[in-house]
Amino acid sequence: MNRKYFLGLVLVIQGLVSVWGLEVTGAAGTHTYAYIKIGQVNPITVQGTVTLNGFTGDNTTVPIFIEIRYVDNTTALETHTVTLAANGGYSFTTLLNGAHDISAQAEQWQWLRQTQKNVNLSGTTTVDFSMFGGDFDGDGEITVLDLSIVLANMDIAADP
Ligand SMILES: [Ca+2]
Repeated sequence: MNRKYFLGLVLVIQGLVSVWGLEVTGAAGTHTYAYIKIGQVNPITVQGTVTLNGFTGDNTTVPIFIEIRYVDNTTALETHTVTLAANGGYSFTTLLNGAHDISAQAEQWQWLRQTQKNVNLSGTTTVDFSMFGGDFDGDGEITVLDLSIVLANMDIAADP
């Protein structure tokens, strides 16, 4: 009676996928063959710009949190914190590919999170965001309640 065994190991280190395997068939100790397969998974570069509408300050001081999710799913597969260039540009790399939703959120809560749906991650992928500000109570929408906060704090200046 022949028995068949397989031992396998898959390593993914910085985009290099390495599959190591040993298959043993027949009597104990008889090696039919052994193999090593090494393949390359190319990282995807995601780049674009984040526009913080109404913001006239220094973009480089506003960290942006990026989430990559399965389409129509709110669970993050990957998160990246990116620093914007002065013109709002950003980039990062990922090993994920194919259709995903990509969400961006400014560190400051007054800008509403924006999600680009069904983005095809392939090669160099451009994803732009244009965020609207004014959610001063942080509830995820801009309403008259946010305006009431602004009115209550009218004519107050920052301390030096
Ligand atoms: Ca609000």
